[in-house]
Amino acid sequence: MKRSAPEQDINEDALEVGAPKTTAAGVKAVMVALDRGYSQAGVSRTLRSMLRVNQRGGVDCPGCAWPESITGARKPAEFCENGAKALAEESTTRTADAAWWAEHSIEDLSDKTEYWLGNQGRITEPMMIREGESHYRPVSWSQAFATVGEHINATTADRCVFYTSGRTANETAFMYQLFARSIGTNNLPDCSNMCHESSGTALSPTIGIGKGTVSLEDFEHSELIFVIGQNPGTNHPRMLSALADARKRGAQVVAVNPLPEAGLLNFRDPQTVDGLLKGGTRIADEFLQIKVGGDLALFQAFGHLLLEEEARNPGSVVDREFVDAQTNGFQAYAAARATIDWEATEEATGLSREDISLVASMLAKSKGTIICWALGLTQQPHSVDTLKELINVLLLQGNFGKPGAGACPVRGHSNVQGDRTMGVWEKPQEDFLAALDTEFDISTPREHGYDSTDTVEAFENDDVDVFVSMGGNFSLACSDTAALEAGMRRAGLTVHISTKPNRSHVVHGKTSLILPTLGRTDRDDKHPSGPQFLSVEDSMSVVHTTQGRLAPMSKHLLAEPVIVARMATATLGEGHAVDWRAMAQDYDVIRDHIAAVCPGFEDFNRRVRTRNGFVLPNPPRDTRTFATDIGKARFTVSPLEYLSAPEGHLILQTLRSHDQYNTTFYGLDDRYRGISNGRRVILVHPEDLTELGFQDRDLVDVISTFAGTQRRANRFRLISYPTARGCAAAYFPEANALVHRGLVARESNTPGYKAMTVGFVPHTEEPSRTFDERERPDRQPAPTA
Ligand SMILES: Nc1nc2c(c(=O)[nH]1)N[C@H]1C(S)=C(S)[C@@H](COP(=O)(O)OP(=O)(O)OC[C@H]3O[C@@H](n4cnc5c(=O)[nH]c(N)nc54)[C@H](O)[C@@H]3O)O[C@H]1N2
Ligand SMILES: Nc1nc2c(c(=O)[nH]1)N[C@H]1C(S)=C(S)[C@@H](COP(=O)(O)OP(=O)(O)OC[C@H]3O[C@@H](n4cnc5c(=O)[nH]c(N)nc54)[C@H](O)[C@@H]3O)O[C@H]1N2
Ligand SMILES: [Mo]
Repeated sequence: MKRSAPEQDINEDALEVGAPKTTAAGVKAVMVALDRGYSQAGVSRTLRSMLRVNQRGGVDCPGCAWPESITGARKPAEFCENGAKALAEESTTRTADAAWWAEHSIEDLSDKTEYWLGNQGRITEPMMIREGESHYRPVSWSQAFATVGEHINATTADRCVFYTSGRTANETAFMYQLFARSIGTNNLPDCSNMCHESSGTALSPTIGIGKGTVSLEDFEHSELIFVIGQNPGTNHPRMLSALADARKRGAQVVAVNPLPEAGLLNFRDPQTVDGLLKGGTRIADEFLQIKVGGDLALFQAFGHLLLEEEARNPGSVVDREFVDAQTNGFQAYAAARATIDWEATEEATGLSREDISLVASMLAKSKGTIICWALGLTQQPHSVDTLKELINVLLLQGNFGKPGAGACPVRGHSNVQGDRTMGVWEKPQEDFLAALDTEFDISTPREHGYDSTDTVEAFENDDVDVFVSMGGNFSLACSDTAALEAGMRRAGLTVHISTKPNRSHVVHGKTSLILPTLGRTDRDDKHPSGPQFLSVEDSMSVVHTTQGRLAPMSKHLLAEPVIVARMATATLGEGHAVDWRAMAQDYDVIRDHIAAVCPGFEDFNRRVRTRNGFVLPNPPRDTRTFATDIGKARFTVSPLEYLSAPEGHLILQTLRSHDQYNTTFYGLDDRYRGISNGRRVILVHPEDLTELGFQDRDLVDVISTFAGTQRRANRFRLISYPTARGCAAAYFPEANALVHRGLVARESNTPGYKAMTVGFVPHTEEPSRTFDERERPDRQPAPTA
């Protein structure tokens, strides 16, 4: 039965604000999960998908990259409220079919939000629009692929861009990068560029691997766990079970965040009877309500205090044996941390010396510390330095390669880590390219390509003729929305391999294709060799299978590997050195190629079929060794740096509500923060509101400033909220129009989504001014309407 989509779009005037919650999950989470499932997909599809999620041989939850246990038993229901919403979103029986596209012109769709677009349902057949047309219309698959081939062959490889969103499975990702490189480009931006790129950039030179060094079992042995710049109650809810279990065993948890997020405070485990019936488990023993951007200062202070304690009590804190044998640069680090400017540290962090010292003493006593972090640490100009400072503190106490210790970047999209392992990277390493060349007898390009931020710039400069998007929603995920969208509209061809309608389909190139694909939960059985499965790599480097079992909503959908193979054949011709067809027919063939090219994937086909899959090698974790260029881990020295806003301004961070998946909105209830029905809000501390001369619920226009230029986004409501002083928070993607594309993290080029300087003016009807034409001297100013 087709269930109907909401007819109404968001009405921001219906905004409701209640008190923020202090406990996450519980019975309510289960109720919401079931309700969303039933209303999208009905009872039977919902139960079938929920019971198979994250089970051995089942479907990997598309919600996040948090791992499942590989040693212990799995719970009968290994899902969380937001995982269930992700499943409901995908297994929906609503469809955006050809009749739907015929009903809605691009003009109609252009003022719709993602809430409305995404809720229309699954796309059922390939669609195309050409310059001058008002509607997408159906196109045959062969015509669609021929169009891709014609456009790519009519331009040069460096003007083609291949974006990947992190939901793409390993096998698809491998074929996709091979396709881009066979054409001759490394223009392979991915969502990782906007997400944990700063983590990889900080980890590779310091510990010799760009990934985390803990396993889920380490949570069972740790004495102290930090959760920094992360909102697990919403974005990684199953992580709360691991934290609650660790606390019950006696571990301590410290949360560092500008916001008192509910999931950091208390948790009722919806997967246990106690959790449902009894009171919650407290999560954080200590909560440091830090100012946005203050973490570098905090970890420099920790380093200072740990060294002070070591001087008082030699041998009590620093793991000398480890530091001497396995690291480099300790002397310079110790010298830099010998002194501290407490005034600057308190200014940077908004925390008192006492609070910082209290947590430092917990660190000093801990024999096994894990530091978890997510985007609160990766999307600021000094992010890479901040993360190197975290590594310094872990190195001091030898928190690598022993149970219960290590670095834990908590990844976002369910296979974002795997996509990078498969070579989706604009800066590939020589070893990887050489292995591809040998395996396929091709010559891949060596010149580095565009990352996501470079791609925004390339669109603005009219340097993109063909843009292919493997999943995702590029126009809303990136910075400088208005300028980017204008650029996307000028491109020759945009191709979106998607499951559901989104904004990037609406701001299409002169010609545009939407290629509808099977999702994670869909059965993929139209192959000569029978039903196929795919594989993913979780946040802790475990590679395992994922296989959907639900009947697809349309018989026209193609699997992602098949789409890549057919685009490649249409572009490169039947005689190309790579046997694309063989890979599309039998995914074991793809896996055999991966085994030959990617280190750690030897005997892939056999090992991935074992009960738990397999764990990729991780030198710091497995052998306490560091494969850096010097064969040792590195201490680093960074200057103190933090964000400060001029008088009358605040530092704005952007974040996710409890009811969205990145640019897709499941619903309009940010339940834990008490905000519902509206999304254009800015959370501000009550005293800052007063100082700025505004009141709770005032309607304002927001002006961001960067390098002497401004962006303006209109009609946001100020909400009095207990955030850290001097800081504000708004939802992603509504606030992306305010992010200048030049505001990025140094070295990683990740957008500064959590580092904007903003001011407010009372709302007027003055039009949004999202980018300044004076920045583009080569262009005529845009005509005013
Ligand atoms: N349900 C759901 N799950 C998801 C996603 C989703 O959208 N919905 N997205 C997935 C993806 S792709 C990703 S990358 C992850 C994202 O997971 P998170 O990183 O948890 O996502 P954000 O909502 O951006 O939350 C950032 C947190 O950092 C805090 N923060 C902001 N600035 C600072 C700072 O300067 N210092 C500190 N210490 N904290 C700061 C914010 O207050 C907020 O709590 O989640 C994944 N899982
Ligand atoms: N201001 C601000 N901006 C941010 C962030 C932030 O914190 N603040 N976070 C950044 C981060 S961490 C990320 S990861 C990016 C997210 O950027 P993206 O990954 O580009 O965006 P998503 O919203 O996850 O993509 C949603 C679309 O994916 C498609 N889709 C869903 N499932 C499938 C599937 O199985 N196959 C295919 N082919 N398509 C599918 C659907 O059509 C859906 O519309 O945004 C970044 N942007
Ligand atoms: Mo992400």
